[in-house]
Amino acid sequence: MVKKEDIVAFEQEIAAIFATGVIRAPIHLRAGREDYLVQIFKDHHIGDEDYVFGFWDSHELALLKGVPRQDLKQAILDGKSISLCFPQHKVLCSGIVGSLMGTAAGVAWSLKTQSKKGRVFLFCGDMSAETGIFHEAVKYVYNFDLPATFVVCDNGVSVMTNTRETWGAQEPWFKDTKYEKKIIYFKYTNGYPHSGLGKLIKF
Ligand SMILES: Cc1ncc(C[n+]2csc(CCOP(=O)(O)OP(=O)(O)O)c2C)c(N)n1
Repeated sequence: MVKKEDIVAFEQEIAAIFATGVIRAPIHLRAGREDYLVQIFKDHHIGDEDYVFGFWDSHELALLKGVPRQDLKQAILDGKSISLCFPQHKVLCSGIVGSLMGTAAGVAWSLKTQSKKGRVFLFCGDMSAETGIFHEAVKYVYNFDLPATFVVCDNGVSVMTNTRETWGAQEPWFKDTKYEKKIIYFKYTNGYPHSGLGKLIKF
């Protein structure tokens, strides 16, 4: 099982490599949510049969899902950090806000109707969780009791925009609704800037 220390060390290594300018594509490093992610993978026994959907910030998810460290590192060096896809490990990510909620619901529908093993776990940010497609996917998954869970990692911002100020609400829309059954939610503060290292990297 991948531990917090492994994740922290991996992100630090990628940060150091990115600083040299050899990665000619965006990266989104994360720190501060390792304990939550490790616990979620452990509590829910997320394994080979399960699908993990993520977005631009999915290094940790790939490691926890079992993508070999070296394969992940190579993909990042190849400029694929923002949309990591390892179909053989059922890790599917996209750099487009709101792009995968419908896909996740569709995979969950397929798993259920075909009586296949496996569940869907989609990890996204707090602003992504306020998009229309997130609402629709959660409602659909709830209504048909599909094997999908949406994990909302709340760092309070969308890039540099304050999510709570944007929507005039302190709590996410699903708080105290029946839809919480399909959602895992936690707050964290990201130890890195939204993307990159917060300084110009020339290459
Ligand atoms: C369709 C689309 N619009 C804008 C962006 C630029 N963008 C990338 S990440 C992001 C912030 C999303 O906020 P949140 O869902 O809270 O994610 P987190 O802060 O956890 O990265 C934005 C606006 C994008 N990737 N796709």
